[in-house]
Amino acid sequence: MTITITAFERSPDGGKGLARDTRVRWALEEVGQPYAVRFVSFAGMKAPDHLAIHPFGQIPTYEDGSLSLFETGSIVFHLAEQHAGLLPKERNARARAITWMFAALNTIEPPILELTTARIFEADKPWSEARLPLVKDRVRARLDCLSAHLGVADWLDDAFSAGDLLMVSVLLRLRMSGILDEYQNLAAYVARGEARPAYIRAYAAQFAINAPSAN
Ligand code: GTB
Repeated sequence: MTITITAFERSPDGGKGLARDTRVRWALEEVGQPYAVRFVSFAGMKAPDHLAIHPFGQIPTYEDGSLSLFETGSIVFHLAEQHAGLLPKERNARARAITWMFAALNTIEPPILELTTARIFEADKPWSEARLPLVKDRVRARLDCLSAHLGVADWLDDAFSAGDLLMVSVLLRLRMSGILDEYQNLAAYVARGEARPAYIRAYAAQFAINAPSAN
């Protein structure tokens, strides 16, 4: 049975790899699983057949035979459990890697999403300029701690894991703001993730259909 994921018919980021199908593609590439993509329009995401597999009408989704999943954390975790390459075998190391998956999605991603909202969707509000520094400082508060933990290590807990895959995916969203470059070790960490052959393949696959020159 071929794994099928869903992605934007045309991502609003024009192929920068910021839509969340990229992290699922990356995980699939890391574990060597071929996959097909079903492209969905914004209207299609809210249609009953898509809502049946994603109750919130979003992308990405994951289908494999009778199993349908939504939420990138769950999809990446499922892949990491089914295949070698994303979670260590040793029990405690595995638990720590899973902890980093949660940290990426529950502790680091929320303030970064808030910054995206403030910079893009609230930019026209009269209070936007006054609020932005507060939102940026909340991101920095998290990055100060993450940077201190990472130190000079390559990855968050010894070998590359699904925790790093999600953390790098989340941090990538910060690049445009310039905040990532305030942390030399985090910028290098993200670059290490982007240099992985599996990420390069995932990025190229989404770029091929989302780049402004495509279609
Ligand atoms: N928690 C869920 C998960 O991790 O799977 C969040 C899923 C989600 O937010 N999906 C977004 C979506 O479907 C796409 S990635 N949005 C449509 C909707 O909610 O109606 C978010 C996204 C959108 C656009 C860009 N961009 O253009 O840069 C980047 C990321």
